[in-house]
Amino acid sequence: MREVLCNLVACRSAHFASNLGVVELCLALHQTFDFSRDRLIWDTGHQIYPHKLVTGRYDQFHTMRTKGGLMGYPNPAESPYDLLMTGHAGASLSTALGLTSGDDYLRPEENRQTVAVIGDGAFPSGIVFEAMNNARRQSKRLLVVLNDNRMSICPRVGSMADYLDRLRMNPV
Ligand SMILES: Cc1ncc(C[n+]2csc(CCOP(=O)(O)OP(=O)(O)O)c2C)c(N)n1
Repeated sequence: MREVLCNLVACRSAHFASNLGVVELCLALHQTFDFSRDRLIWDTGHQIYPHKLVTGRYDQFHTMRTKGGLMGYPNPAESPYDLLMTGHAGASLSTALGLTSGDDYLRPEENRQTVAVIGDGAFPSGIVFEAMNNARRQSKRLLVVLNDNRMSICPRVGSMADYLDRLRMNPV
């Protein structure tokens, strides 16, 4: 998969590091869950390339970010495995919480799991904290994966970044 990603960026500008970084995570999630019924939301959406490779778009991958080709973000018109068209950092958790709360309320017997993957750059967004604050009481089937790679678009800054650094060095 990394070879395919490298071949793409060799001839086109595209999100690169974030996609190289989630290859194993993407495969592990697709091995663990059945996203034809469970739900997966990538925050911000720029690291969705590996997910596209394993959800039926390998053959079209070379068309990424060309006119009429694959979009560099989730696109429900391309695949039912892309739930929403996103690109706004920080929107994943509140969206995931809304979806899973709806499931809990309307169709609990279906037991669908919702997964949100969020980077440490997108994490310190206001709506993320609002969703986290509500999540525990509202749903039992919401999994949040924090992909802490110490980078946003540039090196991350702020109190949450300092906290994550301290947490990494002194895990509880
Ligand atoms: C609301 C908003 N602000 C800024 C951006 C620009 N942006 C694109 S990706 C990203 C975050 C990247 O960092 P991170 O979430 O840690 O993901 P990584 O690329 O490190 O995996 C940002 C801020 C955006 N898409 N939306």
